[in-house]
Amino acid sequence: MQIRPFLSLNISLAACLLAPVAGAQTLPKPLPPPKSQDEKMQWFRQAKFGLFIHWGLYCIPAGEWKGKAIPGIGEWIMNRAQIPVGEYEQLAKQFNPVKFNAEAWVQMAQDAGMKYLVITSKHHDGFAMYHSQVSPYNVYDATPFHRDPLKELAAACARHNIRFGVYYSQWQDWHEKNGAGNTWDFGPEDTHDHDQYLRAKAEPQIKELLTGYGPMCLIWFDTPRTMTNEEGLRFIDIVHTLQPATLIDGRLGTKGDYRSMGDNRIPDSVVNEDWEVPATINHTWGFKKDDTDWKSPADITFKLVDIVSKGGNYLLNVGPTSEGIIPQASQDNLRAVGRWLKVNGEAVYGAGPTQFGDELGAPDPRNIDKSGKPVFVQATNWRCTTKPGKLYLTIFKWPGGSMEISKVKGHVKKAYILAGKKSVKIAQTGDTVKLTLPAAAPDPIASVVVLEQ
Ligand code: FHN
Repeated sequence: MQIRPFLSLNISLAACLLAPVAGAQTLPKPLPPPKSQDEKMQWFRQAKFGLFIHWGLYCIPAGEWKGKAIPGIGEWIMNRAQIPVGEYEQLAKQFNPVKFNAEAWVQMAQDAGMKYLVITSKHHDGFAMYHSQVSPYNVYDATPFHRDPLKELAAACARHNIRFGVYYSQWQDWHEKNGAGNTWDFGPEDTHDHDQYLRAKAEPQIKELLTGYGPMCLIWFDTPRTMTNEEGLRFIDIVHTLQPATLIDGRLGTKGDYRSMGDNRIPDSVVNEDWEVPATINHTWGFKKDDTDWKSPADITFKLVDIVSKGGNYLLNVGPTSEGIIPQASQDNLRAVGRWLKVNGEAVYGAGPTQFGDELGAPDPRNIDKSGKPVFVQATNWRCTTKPGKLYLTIFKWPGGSMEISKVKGHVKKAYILAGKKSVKIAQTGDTVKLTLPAAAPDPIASVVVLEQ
């Protein structure tokens, strides 16, 4: 397969001269091979909260094409509006996010209490957001920006001790004749030579990403559709050869290192394996100018603790603008979560799932869904996370002066409110523990009571 030449490059010389030297970023060396799967997963199990970033050419139209609002998620605009490659690729000439500041993005992730960052290196539109030698359809060669934001982010992450990873759409590529997904330019899928696409673009680009960006904490593959197991194994082989410590998500089409849940799909109960849920902070991944329905700090905090109490990780997305700015409301809400985590993070980072389960909710036998199953009704009063010898009860709906917890395994020696370590009176009868609490909630978002055993 020929990688489609990207002819209309019009890089301004001035922009080239003024841009910071992206290649001058210092990056640490990749990590040594882990000794076991447990060792490989260790950072992920500790981290719990990550920043997902969908950033690409789609942030320019931001949900609108030729004056018409295009329904659906922003990064799908090329597909939803069936924009021909020749027209869509013109966006590259407009991409000049001069306000992009890797340091500020990573600082925000850190302020939010996030421990890893995963950014789109190439989404389904086929445009590489890093300086690729494999295809000139990339942010360095095809835009007046003429910088490599991924290199700058990888270096900023290293400075802030935040793990760096990339999203890569390994199967869909609407820019290439043999990639999957673009039937409006390239005809029916069965006329595309997918395997050749993998060999000519996706596999070599994965190799570039694993060699030029320092330690890669994970690669977030997506939408494998009809990929074969053998094709998936080729990617695994590349990753294992170049960076054996790099995790592979659950959307390669072949078993990865952990399970990826559906978008915004938090399971109802504990899942006893490593897993992660990718989620939006509004209703789109890529920036859309008319989507301002931001999840509140309280909602994000609930979802985070809910996910941790079920054994998972929360990968929460932001969609930066074409100027290179993470929308202010997303920043504000994430920083508010970070302030909560500064005080209560012990209940989250490295914590295991609940030892109860009833607090999560229950199926409602009077409400049956289409498949004949009772609909699960989530309870939202409190969640439990665990560490050896400790139960963390994160209480979202403060019960007033007292609270009773039943089915407690073992003896509780003492209890206290995590913020300020203020002691809480306990009375245990069998497996029931009664807590005497202050009348008013200590924290308007949620308060953590620790039971020590
Ligand atoms: O099609 C993509 C979508 O654009 C987005 O990247 C999400 C993130 O999980 N993944 C796919 C849909 O599941």
